[in-house]
Amino acid sequence: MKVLILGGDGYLGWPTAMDFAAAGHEVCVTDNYMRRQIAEATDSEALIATPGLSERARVFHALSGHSIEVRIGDLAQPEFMFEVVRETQPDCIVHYAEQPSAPYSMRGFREARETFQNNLDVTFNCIWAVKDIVPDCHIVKLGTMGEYGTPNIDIEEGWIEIDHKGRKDKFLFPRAAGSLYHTTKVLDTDLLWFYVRTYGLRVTDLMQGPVYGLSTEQADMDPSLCPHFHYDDIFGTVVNRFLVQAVAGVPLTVYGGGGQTRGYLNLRDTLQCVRLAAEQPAEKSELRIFNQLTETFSVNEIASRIKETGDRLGLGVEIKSIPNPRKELEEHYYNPTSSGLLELGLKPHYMTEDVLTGMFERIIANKDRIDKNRIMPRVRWKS
Ligand code: USQ
Repeated sequence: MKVLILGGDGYLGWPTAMDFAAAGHEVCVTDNYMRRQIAEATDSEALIATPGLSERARVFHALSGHSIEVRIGDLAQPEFMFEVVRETQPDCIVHYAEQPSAPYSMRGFREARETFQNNLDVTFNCIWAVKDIVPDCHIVKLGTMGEYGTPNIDIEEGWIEIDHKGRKDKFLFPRAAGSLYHTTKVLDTDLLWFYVRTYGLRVTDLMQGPVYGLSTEQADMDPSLCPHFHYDDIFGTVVNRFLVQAVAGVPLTVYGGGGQTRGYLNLRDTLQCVRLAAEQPAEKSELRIFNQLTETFSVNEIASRIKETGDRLGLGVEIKSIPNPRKELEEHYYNPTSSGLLELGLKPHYMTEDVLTGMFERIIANKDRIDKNRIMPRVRWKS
């Protein structure tokens, strides 16, 4: 397949690009380095610095023999989106090109507006470029489990059948996000659904939970191919943050009561899920939704697991609850369905002691690069 990856510089975008290329697909990546610029402006750079996309594509080619085409530009500008889609004629577009940080989207008006405009504009431009240039192209869109929030009923895979006053119909599962970032993904889903039912597009919307990990088959070939591994309060996801905190000797920052439960997955499983979805596309006029997670944990459970493995490595890990900077339930019901991707062939990599030990080893080797000023939360939901 010809695969176009929007947001190919990101934590997930770059390893996805290498994975598709290694599987024999023809890959083009685009990015405008927005996340790198935000990381620099907010003092939130990744633990391991990596070169730009062209240099990484060069190293990857030298080591694997596989090519990745790189195009730098702003997909929120329709001219650039249309040019890239016209010239690459993709069979599949993987859309990651969004501002992905919930805390950044809650930092103030400028950051909220930047998140809102970028995320919605890129999705809108992508839809129109597909509709007008490559109407058969399958869009694989990265959504988030955070679209659903934490409802007091089981979370279905995207859709729910409702029996109301004796009549039945199927609707998008109710959504109630907990940050402006997560809300942009709700709006993306609605936009995609409108264009799917009106113009017959084929779309897979992946409701993904927080991802952890920094190792993939291709990323392990050279340090310059490593995904951006963030441990700061802006871009770092909770498991990655806790592992770095344990190595730095900082007590693990459990926000509030720590009962917040989410569906997690290993970075290697993100790659599997996205490729499985791409290689077994949605039908025309179908908005197919999968819940992309392999295990659910509360924040307290994650902290205990990391403490256990860290202590075994002699780190003497402490856990400390701090006031929750977010507005979220700290005790709640959480039971998401997630059978669709398993049915497509997903073979999960769980959060085992070996996996955590492997991550600890990489972080310990880079211990000198940890900046402790990036660890405590700097953004509050209620101001
Ligand atoms: N948390 C802590 N301590 C920390 C950091 C986080 O207790 O030091 C808690 C948060 O309050 C939250 C949970 O851990 O309850 C998860 O937080 P997170 O920062 O790992 O994840 P989140 O902000 O929800 O966002 C991340 C990605 C986002 C993706 C989302 C999937 O940054 O791009 O969409 O995970 S989900 O959470 O399922 O919506």
